[in-house]
Amino acid sequence: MNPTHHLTPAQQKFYHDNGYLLGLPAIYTREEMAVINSELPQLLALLQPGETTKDIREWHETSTYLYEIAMNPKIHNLVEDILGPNFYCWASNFFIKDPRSMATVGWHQDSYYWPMAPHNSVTVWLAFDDVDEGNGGMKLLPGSHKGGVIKHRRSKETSSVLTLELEDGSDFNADHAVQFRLKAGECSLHDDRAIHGSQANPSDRRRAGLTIRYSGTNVKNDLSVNPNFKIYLCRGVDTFKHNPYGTPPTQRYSRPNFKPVSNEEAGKG
Ligand SMILES: O=C(O)CCC(=O)C(=O)O
Repeated sequence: MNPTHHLTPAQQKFYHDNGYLLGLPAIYTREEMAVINSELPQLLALLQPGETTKDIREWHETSTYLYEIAMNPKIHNLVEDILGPNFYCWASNFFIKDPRSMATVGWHQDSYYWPMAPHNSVTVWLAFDDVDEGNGGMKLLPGSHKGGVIKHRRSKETSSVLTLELEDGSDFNADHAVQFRLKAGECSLHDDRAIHGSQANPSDRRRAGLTIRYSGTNVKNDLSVNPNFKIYLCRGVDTFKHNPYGTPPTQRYSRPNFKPVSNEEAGKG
């Protein structure tokens, strides 16, 4: 257990070789996570008819509840050891599968969706529940971040939370995927080019995770594709000044007054 939440050189090497990292010290204790989970219904209450939890995108910009998580120094220590000293947070969204949910996440690479360059982004997947193969935990293909971005096509599976997935015949073998297992309060890290996805949740346990996306200050978003893009500097200095800054939120639970660009709108759907 590393109390500083900094990565060892061996962990850094593993991440760069494989495109992901597990086995990290918990960000939140079980007690802290219970408090965070007890607040979640107040955020969910802001969803409008017809919306689902997948519509909770970038609400860290308006809710201190999520902003405090995105700005947690323990998370930043992990991210700093991947991205270097200068990085910002720009996205958060929930991937929640209720008990006996048929929702899946098709195999995909995040970078396919994002109008951002160069590739220098890491996703923190923070477990709100204990997550494993039994309740549809994420799977990832080690080393797939080194193979370039593969063409995606619209998902045939209407149960997929994401609407694009890798084309049939793409050069990858799902049998080699690693099953992510996390306890509530723990997180995994993954590279924006790593191929990942997840199965349905046939169990009677919820499977909830919050993804928080961080990028080096050298990464520029294309505002003509994603005009609402806002960054929050987490560490260091932003000498590039490529992207507009967001204002930290003041309310505990509040939703943005814009509709964040969906994955398929931002990507090549
Ligand atoms: O939670 C999942 O199953 C998938 C998450 C995901 O696609 C992501 O973090 O980019």
